[in-house]
Amino acid sequence: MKKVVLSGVAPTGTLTIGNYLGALKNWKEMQKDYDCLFMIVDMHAITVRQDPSSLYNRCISFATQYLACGIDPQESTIFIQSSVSAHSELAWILSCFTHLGELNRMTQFKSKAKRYSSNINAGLYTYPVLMAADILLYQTDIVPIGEDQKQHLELTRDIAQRFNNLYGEVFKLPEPYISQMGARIMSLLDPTRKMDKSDSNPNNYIALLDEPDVVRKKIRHAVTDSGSEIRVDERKPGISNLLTIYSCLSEQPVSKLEERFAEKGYASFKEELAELIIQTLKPIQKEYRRLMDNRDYVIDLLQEGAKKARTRAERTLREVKKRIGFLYLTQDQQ
Ligand code: ATP
Ligand code: LTN
Repeated sequence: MKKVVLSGVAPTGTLTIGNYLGALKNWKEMQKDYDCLFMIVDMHAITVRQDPSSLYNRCISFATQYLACGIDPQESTIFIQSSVSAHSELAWILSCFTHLGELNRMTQFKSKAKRYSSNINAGLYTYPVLMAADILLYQTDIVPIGEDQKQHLELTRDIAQRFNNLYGEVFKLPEPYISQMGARIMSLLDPTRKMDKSDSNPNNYIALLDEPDVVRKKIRHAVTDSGSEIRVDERKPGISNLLTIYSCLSEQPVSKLEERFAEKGYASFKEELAELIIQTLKPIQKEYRRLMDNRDYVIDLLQEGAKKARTRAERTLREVKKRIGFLYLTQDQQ
């Protein structure tokens, strides 16, 4: 039996090369060896106000970008979180096994509360509990995520352990998978903070769907540091970030790149980086456009995915309800 891998992205903003290198690229590589489930977490997205038609279209667009990045629906299950109602049901149950102190410590909540200060809703606060439900429902072994989600995964394990201690071994304890490189791609204009797909300034990120000219312009304007040496150094966060992107995309170690660009200046390094990004995005964009012309195919796939996910999620949910003591009658038992 293959181990279970599960991950998700919230349909907010626009997918960036940060999401690609921190998540999608790893997903693609894992799907051969693992039983993979990949979600679009629309219930997480509504913790921030969303325009209904944009949310709807973004869910389809993100699913299409998953496919265009090489997620194979024959091999992996792709689905929209809200189409499997077990997620909300388990989230409620788990919220009764989560301490306020634990949620108070979540750094993502603190930063999002600051950023969306006019709408600090309860969903934003209990967001990690829903994420725990997403993961635990499928008896997940491995969760590929970027560095920023590590704390949420630790909480998931604590909740699972607490539940198992009380009711017996119901949940498998998931492990994070955080790739060494690419786990934290930084913003282009402020390399001290992470590249964020909901950034209000698009010059901070490269979107997967950015046109070549846009990529060239954004990389040209990316912040570099004083001096002219092209090497990774914590005092040079701008050039270090660009080197990391180059290294992840070309799959060459940074040391080799430092050697190769030793005699070159920032401008020619940036030019080469922009071309590498453009070449990486080209086939993804082409496949994206082809699939977007066949939206019905994508919607059918999502429906299929939801059906498969529902059956699997229901198994765990039923066990949880039984252990808790809920009077759980299935249709045929009634
Ligand atoms: P938002 O601000 O809209 O919530 P986000 O850019 O933080 O967006 P998420 O949906 O939270 O994106 O993340 C999806 C996946 O991509 C997660 O596994 C996350 O860790 C990863 N990821 C996000 N940003 C980066 C980044 N800059 N570098 C590497 N991985 C990232
Ligand atoms: N919170 C995650 C998205 C997410 C997720 C998950 C990731 C929701 N549920 C389950 C892995 C597994 C984020 O990246 N912002």
